[in-house]
Amino acid sequence: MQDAVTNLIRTYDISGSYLDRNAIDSLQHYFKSGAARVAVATAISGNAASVVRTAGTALFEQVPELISPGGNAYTTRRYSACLRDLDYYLRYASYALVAGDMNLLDERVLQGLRETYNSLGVPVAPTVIGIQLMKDQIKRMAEESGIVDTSFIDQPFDYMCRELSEISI
Ligand code: CYC
Repeated sequence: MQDAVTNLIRTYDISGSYLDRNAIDSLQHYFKSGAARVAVATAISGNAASVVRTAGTALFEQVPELISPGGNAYTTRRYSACLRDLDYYLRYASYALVAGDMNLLDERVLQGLRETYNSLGVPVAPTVIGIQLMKDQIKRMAEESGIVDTSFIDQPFDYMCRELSEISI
């Protein structure tokens, strides 16, 4: 598992280089956003249950077939599996926000996930909608708490959506 700092040091260590201007810029950028990253992670921890519930409700309103007979989230077992998955995405997004690096998402969430979803018929497009609905809520909470530039919040949510959908950028 890597974070923004260990990842950068690893890269420089491989070539035996001292940290140069680029490295310093990127470290300063990371540290400058540090307080905001921690504040957002704290807000996520304190509101996770409500964020997941709200995103789930909105998702099932938007795609009601999911919870109708034949839908992938039909039956209480699968309904809860779906909310549990949203909770996984939110929790790992909060870790990745603090780490400033997406490596832990690959390692802990995304490896083999698309294959699992395919084999269980879990539809990716609505999953992506669910992740985006959580992102929107977190960004709104951050703005309300006075964080001006909330663009760093997009990163882990969009990363998971992109990897799940296998859309290359
Ligand atoms: C199932 N979701 C699963 C399974 C895994 C994950 C491994 C199969 C095993 C199980 O049922 O527990 C996902 N597991 C994860 C992730 C991690 C992990 C991400 C990383 C920490 O350990 N169905 C829908 C919605 C969507 C959904 C669109 C919710 C947004 O229609 C999710 N995932 C869903 C459902 C199942 C599932 C319904 C159960 C499918 C089944 O058993 O038929």
